[in-house]
Amino acid sequence: MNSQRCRNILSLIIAAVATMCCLGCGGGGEETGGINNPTNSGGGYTSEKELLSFGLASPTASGIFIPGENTVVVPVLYGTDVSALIATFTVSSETTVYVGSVVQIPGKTSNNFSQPITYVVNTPGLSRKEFTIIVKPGKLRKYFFASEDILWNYAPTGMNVITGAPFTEEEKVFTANGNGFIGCVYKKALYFEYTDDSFSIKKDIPPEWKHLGFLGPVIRAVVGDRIEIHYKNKASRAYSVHPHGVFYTKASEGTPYNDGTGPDDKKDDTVPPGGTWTYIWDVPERAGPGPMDGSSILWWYHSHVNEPKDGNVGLLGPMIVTAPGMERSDIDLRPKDVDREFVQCFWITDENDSWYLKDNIDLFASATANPDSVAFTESNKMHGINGFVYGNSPLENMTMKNGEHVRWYVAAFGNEVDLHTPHWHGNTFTWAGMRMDMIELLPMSMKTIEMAVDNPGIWLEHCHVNDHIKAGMITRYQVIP
Ligand SMILES: [Cu+2]
Repeated sequence: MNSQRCRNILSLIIAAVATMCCLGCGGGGEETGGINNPTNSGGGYTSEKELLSFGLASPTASGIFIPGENTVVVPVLYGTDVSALIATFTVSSETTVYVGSVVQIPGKTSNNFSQPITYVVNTPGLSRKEFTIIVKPGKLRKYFFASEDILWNYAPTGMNVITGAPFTEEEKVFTANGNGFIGCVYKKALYFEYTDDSFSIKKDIPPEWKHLGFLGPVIRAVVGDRIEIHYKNKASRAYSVHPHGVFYTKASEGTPYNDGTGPDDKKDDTVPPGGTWTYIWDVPERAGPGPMDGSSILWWYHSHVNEPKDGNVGLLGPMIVTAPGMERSDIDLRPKDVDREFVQCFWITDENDSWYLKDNIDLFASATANPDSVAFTESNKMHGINGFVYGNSPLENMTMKNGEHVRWYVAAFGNEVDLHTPHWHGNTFTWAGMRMDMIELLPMSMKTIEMAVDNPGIWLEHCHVNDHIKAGMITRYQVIP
């Protein structure tokens, strides 16, 4: 296949998936259709003598019909041996399908798909139509992550940015230290990304992700890919990396419990200080966007040695999976139909239930601290968005342009108090085809919403639970004309 042909096919894949993933751009509500039914793909295959559907039997995979071309792309997992695959397909009645001179029997005939194959749909004396079948294995995406102890400031400006005024007495409950209270700087452990497995050079956080605050780096993949997390624990306690959504074996789950596995499948569970482990996660179709989703979705990863305490320490981050064909290129996995993305975690981080509570008392509170008092424990419940309270997330990192299609990936984390209802002033969005300007989150909810930005200005964004507003779960975003 020449490169021009590749580019044509890629653009057509993108167009096809854009048609299927039509929840974007504030639209929503349209029927998305089955992905292996060409009559739903917008391609106008209405003649009777057709290849009607195409997939693979083992591994199971669905073909994507490219509108306007008799081409079908079948994404399969990274590492799949495509040299002998059996196709499943349906065709119009009284039709015979050939590859070369070999009659094709669905569910039986094997072919080598290492190159595109032409399927000829033939009805003697009536029609002859060729379809190009492209089986496309995913790519390997390697990441080098370390967990490290650091100091994190929930309010680095030292003021309430929303009011533009110094903290009130009520706000100082969460932000002022001394007199037996820790304040707004805490020892935590966070995930950081490195350039390679020497773990000597930290990767810069790109401008578009500076709003992530204390969240770990973004993991990206496309359906079909394999993710490898080369993990080094540079922190002072044993931690792990546990993913949501993707496919993992027992050696890559990152969670210790009585699961009947042997020592080789336990090494991922708990990585000691200074230890390393490589987590391998596949991204099959079931880890990608579903029928009601747009072209990408959010999953979460976090340490799961002691899930509550590891979380409150700060070891969690986002993972974004893009639909096949919707990535901008093989190395730029941002969804093609989206101008800008934001990830937000609404979370009352309970620093009382962190591994480092005693360290934080020793570091920041005086000897008069009383860990059992209601006032003390309340002061350590940090009502943050990505680890920022009272609008302390820099506005330049929360800026978009009018007219953009902005995708917000929002999530909550934490405890029974983490019932959040983020509300965006000034603009509306759709979620699963429904129009709204706020959305409900429970602990570990992961929701992807589509905002067609049409209203310039500096706008408030806050959890709508009154107690949470007062405690600092409030920020701003900016739309420039
Ligand atoms: Cu809330």
